[in-house]
Amino acid sequence: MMRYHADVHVDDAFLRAALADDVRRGLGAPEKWLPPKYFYDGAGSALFERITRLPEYYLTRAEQALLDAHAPAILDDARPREIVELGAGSPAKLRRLLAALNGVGPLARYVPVDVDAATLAAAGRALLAEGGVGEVHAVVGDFERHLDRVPPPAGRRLVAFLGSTLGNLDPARRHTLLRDVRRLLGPGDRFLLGVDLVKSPCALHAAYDDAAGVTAEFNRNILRVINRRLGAEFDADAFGHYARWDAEEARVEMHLVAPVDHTVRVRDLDMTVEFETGETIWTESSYKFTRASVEAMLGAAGLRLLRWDTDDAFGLALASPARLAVAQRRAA
Ligand code: AVJ
Repeated sequence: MMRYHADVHVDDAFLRAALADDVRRGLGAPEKWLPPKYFYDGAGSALFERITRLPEYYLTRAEQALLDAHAPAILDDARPREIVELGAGSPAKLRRLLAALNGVGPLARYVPVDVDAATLAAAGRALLAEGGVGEVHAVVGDFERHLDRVPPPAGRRLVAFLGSTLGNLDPARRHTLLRDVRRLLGPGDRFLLGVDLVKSPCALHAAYDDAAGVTAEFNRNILRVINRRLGAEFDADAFGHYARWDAEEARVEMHLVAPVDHTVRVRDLDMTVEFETGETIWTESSYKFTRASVEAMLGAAGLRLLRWDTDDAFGLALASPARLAVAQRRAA
């Protein structure tokens, strides 16, 4: 029986071309930057897994505890036949949701969306073997580009976007993504969002600059990815790790710091990149939220906050499509 199906919208050539494009633009800019999605090759994903176990990195543990405590009530409200998960990655979060589905019955379909076909296949097959889901329809794609490829609903739908991944997007891109999510929802469907919250600058800074230096290695890994994929010659170990909390923008920024004046060749792009001592590459923003900022952000995208579960460090927001305005309803 074909219970695992994958629609493939990105392949290796596409991903490499996107990386080449971003490196050309980001490292060619006067203030150098790189998109954080390129951290996650095999080594980068393993480093991120280590980060989630660091004492300073409270996010993953906080979200897991909130899911364990509140998923039963969340799912009792959502009563999904299918779960669409954005940036699915590891099956750990879905397992926590499935564990809470006991009273509601098994999930007919799981629709994970992620760029990594191998990760999706491993997670999908494991979940099928465990018996918690009837079928898996994987969408191998970029959740910022391919949400229109999510198949038509198989019944009441819950779209889940967990792990504070939304926090990596700036406000304009968040808005676009949430509008796309809104389009996936019919009346009665739900959206579950996990976001990290604004808190003490010390706690935020420590979470992105741990004592063991794992986050620094994770940050440097983006240079190793570019070395391997594009034949660049970065001395990754020589770059410093710099994390800063910007209260105004409500984000933690990660940067890589050039140790000395030097030039780096990117062979496959026929590009040379010049660095001055102390010059940085901005590699990630991790935006932090409040209940009010989440409610406003959802509202702007046509979503209404129904439930808010928090431990004051992390928040789980459950939303529904906002009711149509009276005029729109009359027209419909
Ligand atoms: C996986 C995007 C939620 O922003 O906290 C961890 C990635 N960066 N340490 C985050 C990350 C530095 C993480 N997210």
